[in-house]
Amino acid sequence: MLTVYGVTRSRASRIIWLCHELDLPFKQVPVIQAYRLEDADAPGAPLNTRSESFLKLSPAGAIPVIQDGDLVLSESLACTLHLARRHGQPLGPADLVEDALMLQWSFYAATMIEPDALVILFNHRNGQAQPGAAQATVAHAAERLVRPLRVIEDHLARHGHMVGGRFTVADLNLAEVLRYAQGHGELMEPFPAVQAWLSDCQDRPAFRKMWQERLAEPE
Ligand SMILES: N[C@@H](CCC(=O)N[C@@H](CS)C(=O)NCC(=O)O)C(=O)O
Repeated sequence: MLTVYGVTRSRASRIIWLCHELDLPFKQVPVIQAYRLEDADAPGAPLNTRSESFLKLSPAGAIPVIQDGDLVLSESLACTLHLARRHGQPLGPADLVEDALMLQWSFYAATMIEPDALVILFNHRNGQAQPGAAQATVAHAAERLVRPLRVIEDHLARHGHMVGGRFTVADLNLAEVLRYAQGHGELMEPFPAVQAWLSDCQDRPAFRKMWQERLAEPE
């Protein structure tokens, strides 16, 4: 059986959402981020990203990691792409062209969107930048996100989805990354196609199931 290492309040959410989409049974080992613990190295500390046994699986000390048969794989987007490919359509690619496009949009999400979207997530609460230096940091991140959001808006307005005119792993990967910037209303407001698509993605039963599980975990 597939094993997913990582709490749901982490990028493991991407893999868990996909598993629910695919009705794929999996075992979850709730490895937690070391930075969320008071003393990650204390005897009796929960299994975390600095635990020796976990570092054997992930020398980078990062969740999520999956074990699928003999394959141990890290990098959340590589994990979702692998599982979607393995389980095929409709979430996975129908052919090499779709496969290439799914990779393209996943790399676009990871490189052109995620770093700035994370800045917004960590410095922006309840629709407001946190006071002080965070305001300038959030403003710069939002400014840098306008261009990729225009690209996605234009693509979605013409095609409805990222690849193949249907919901696929490319939508899932991008939606999970864009979620980090979603709370910034002023940034998202000029992009109605992105907002409608994101809301459809998050209305899917598999997303909702993952989200309930995530909320049930301690903050
Ligand atoms: N690019 C990696 C990033 C992995 C990552 O940074 N994970 C965070 C949690 S979402 C983590 O494990 N941090 C561990 C720590 O800082 O202790 C991916 O997409 O999987």
